[in-house]
Amino acid sequence: GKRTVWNWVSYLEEERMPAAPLKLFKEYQSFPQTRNGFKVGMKLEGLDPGHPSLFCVLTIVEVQGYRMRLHFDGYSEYYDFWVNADSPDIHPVGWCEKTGHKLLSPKGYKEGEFNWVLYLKNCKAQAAPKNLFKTLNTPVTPSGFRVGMKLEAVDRKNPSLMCVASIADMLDNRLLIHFDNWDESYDYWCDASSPYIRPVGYCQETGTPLTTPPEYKDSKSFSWEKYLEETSSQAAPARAFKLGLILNQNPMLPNPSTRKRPAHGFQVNTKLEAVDRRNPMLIRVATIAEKEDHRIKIHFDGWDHSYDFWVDADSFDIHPVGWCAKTGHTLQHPLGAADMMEVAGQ
Ligand code: MLY
Repeated sequence: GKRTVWNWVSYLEEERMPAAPLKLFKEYQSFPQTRNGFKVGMKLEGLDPGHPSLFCVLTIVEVQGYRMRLHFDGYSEYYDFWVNADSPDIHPVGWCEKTGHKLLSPKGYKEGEFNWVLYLKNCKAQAAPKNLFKTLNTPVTPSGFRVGMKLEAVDRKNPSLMCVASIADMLDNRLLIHFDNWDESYDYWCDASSPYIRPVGYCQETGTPLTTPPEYKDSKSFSWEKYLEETSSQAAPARAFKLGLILNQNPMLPNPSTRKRPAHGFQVNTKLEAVDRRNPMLIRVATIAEKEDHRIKIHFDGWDHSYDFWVDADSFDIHPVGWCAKTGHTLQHPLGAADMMEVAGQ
């Protein structure tokens, strides 16, 4: 069949749909200011996405445009994962020691036995240069949050549950949310304006059921006052859950525990580029199929709707039209009739 070069401009015209406006994207979703300087073989420290409280020894094993695939040293390729070059979850060698975080050694090394200098020498590997990592240009502002403070939070893996939770760690302007008496696999990082966290008392005020810690003795008659006393902890102050100055200072708005982050502006039937959750090395041409206040449903053009999935509007994995071309990443085009014939071997 006749094959013309695929491009966004004519595709949008054909589809009679606009691109999602650039201004709706966060800075880190939008076109980067710099090139990806990371190279295959470089080593670094980073969050384990499966256990976000743990920092691990990682190697860059693949680079594509502004993204890269990271490998846990000593572990199966099965755990490899993709990040953007400006990810806040990766850090230069030595960062854990400097910031008082525990670094998980590569497999085969006993705790305390691991030493970066020797390790790099033995592997004949290079540490990723510090200047390649994103540094915050917004200053870290004192937030009123402290490690150990309690709050009510949505369990992202079981999103119908609001639970008793604690701040397990803080970095830059982000909080690590941990669910009391549960293992770390439910932990997640978010910022102070996240719609998933609420001050102590939110559930009671709104008549939402609160999931208490497992095996907590009187889960039926849970009292925050008592629980805070028993755990010698403090509630995160309501004022710390910030939603922007104007909202916070408007006395006509509901009280702090029920205020909400403003909804994103994305509209249904607009196009964008999105990472394929099933095969995260791929970025595909996508359409917003549905929306909620803080999420959008991604549909991959040319694919069945059964593959659609929800992502947070502030996800690292959605980008404006043109992002792949600009950053040197392959974009998976929707299969058209001509491609179908080629796939069928004609
Ligand atoms: N069905 C799940 C629910 C786990 C909920 C954990 N949250 C509250 C942190 C289970 O029992 O494993």
